[in-house]
Amino acid sequence: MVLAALPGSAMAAIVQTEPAPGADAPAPVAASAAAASSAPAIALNQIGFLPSASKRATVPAGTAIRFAVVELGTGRVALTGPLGPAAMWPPAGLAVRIADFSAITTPGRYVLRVAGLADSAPFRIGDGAYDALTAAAIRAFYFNRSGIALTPALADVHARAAGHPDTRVLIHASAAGPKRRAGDVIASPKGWYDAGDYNKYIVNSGISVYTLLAAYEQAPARWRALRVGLPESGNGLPDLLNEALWNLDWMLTMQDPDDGGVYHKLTSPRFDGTVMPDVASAAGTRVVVQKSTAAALDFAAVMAVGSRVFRDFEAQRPGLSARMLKAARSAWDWARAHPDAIYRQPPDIHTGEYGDDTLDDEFAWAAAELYITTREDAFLTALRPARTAMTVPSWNDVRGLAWMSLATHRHDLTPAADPALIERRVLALADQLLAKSARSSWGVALAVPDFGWGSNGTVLNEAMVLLQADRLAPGADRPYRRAAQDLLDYVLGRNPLGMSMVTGFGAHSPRHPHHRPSEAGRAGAPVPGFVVGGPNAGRQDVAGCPVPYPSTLPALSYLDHFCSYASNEVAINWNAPLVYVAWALGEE
Ligand code: G3I
Ligand code: 9MR
Repeated sequence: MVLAALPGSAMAAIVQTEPAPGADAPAPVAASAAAASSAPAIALNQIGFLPSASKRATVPAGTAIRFAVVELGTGRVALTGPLGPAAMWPPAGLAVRIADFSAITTPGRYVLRVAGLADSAPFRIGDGAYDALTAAAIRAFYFNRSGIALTPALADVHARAAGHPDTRVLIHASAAGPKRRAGDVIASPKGWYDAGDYNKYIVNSGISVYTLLAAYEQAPARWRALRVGLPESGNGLPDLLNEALWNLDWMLTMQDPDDGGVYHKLTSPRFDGTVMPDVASAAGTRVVVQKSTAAALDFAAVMAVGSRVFRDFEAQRPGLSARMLKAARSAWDWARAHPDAIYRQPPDIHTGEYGDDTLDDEFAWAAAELYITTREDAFLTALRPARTAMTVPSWNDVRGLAWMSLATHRHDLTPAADPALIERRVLALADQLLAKSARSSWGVALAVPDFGWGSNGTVLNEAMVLLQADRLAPGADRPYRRAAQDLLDYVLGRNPLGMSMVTGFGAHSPRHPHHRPSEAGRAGAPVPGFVVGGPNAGRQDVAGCPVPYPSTLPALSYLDHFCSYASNEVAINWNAPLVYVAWALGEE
């Protein structure tokens, strides 16, 4: 018998302070859910499952060898079954067994029960299990809009004044050219705040808005009907595109009309304080900084995608599709002429870098999107298909996005394309992820190296890759979809912290994300629908945190405290795959 080996000190060290009734400021320290896990607990998806989904939980290994699923309310035992073999899971130093309760397909609310352990968090089985989550994950982008007031009708307790109008933005010296001089003023309104900070970065915007557009491209008819509650809802555009447009409109302003180059970011010189957006923007200057090759290529890729998506919406946004294609081409031309304009942070600028010295993947992605949109073979040649691998997408490695788009459009390319190669690329990576799941005692494609900054984003992007494979090769028992479900389950509570990592969703979820409007606001709860970065073995923020991380084990290196920007920040590039995965797994 292998006993659970979770270090007691790991979980016990967290202080929990609930806000006093009537308190008008957020509690300074809280680790609500982690505190609930002071003993190893049954870990499962705290939201639930579609009836047809695979359904698994992870149970700390003890003496029990069977589980039961109990219907809430009636106490009826809906299923009993054997627990799988006990085995160690290195990321958390925890020996676990798996409970597979996929056999339950009857809609209802349930808990999982194992002798000697507390019952699991409740979960629901039913159609539409992820509808609210998908809508909230989209609305999280609305909550992060720059330059617009959030109204009580749409934002409820999170209503706030407009911040950062960005109608008067200075050209930083690093971005000056013959026509736009240092200190000149441009307008660069709209866009999403990147994360818990109030700056707007083209590189991270690229992958984020792409992921939303990709979801749309894969099922336009499904998205047409979905309204999530945006200022534009009902205007004839699908809400997913309304939200994407808020950022695309901003991105267009980040291109220098004189040469096609794209500014790397629009930022304050330093990170703003922990204040609401209107307070922060009243206080400071905003600048656009250095044109970079990475920004130009990510911009070109996204505008090429936007151009094909908005072809169908000429009535709502006349001329936009053509404008985007022109912008994409000129950014591409600029990047070809400036292939080594690596972003270097100027000494007077101290905000996020999104620095990246390796740009083969950005070239490949932009080439792929321009090829799909224009069907010009020169772009396919530039993509160098034989030399471009498929990898899990991240802000600094976007090769996977090229293959993802090519897979979506594989039947609509020129004869020069090789659809079989496209399928091989996607399936090869997905097969690696399947093998990783099979090696894991937790049954989830997660291993020690995955727990870096934004690990939940990595997990969701892995799930998105698996779902691309499922589209190509579903097979009889949907192995890729099942592996993707395991990863979403991990994010929604099947993890050793016992927490759903999405604000406002699940029995235990983050209370103090590193998100300035959540912390400075008076709502008493964080803005809902945001996935936090998650466990990060790097713990780069530890020096500034008044409380210790609960553990140095990778999967437990998470702190539900505002101080923890390295494990508890939110970010658009992590929320976008949440939208994709919750939507895709929420559809039959
Ligand atoms: O690329 C190396 C890799 O080679 C190495 O093996 C690995 C080992 O630690 O590190 C990798 O670099 C990491 C890099 O991200 C790329 O993944 C760095 O350690 C890590 O510190 C870095 O973290 C980034 C962080 O900013 C600090 O720069 C995150 O990815 C990125 O998501 C985050 O983004 C911030 C913005 O700057 C500002 N806005 C908020 C946003 C989210 O926190
Ligand atoms: O708040 C900032 C966060 O949005 C960034 O992701 C993070 C890393 O670049 O930096 C945070 O700002 C911290 C700064 O880097 C160091 N001093 C403390 C700041 C947080 O309050």
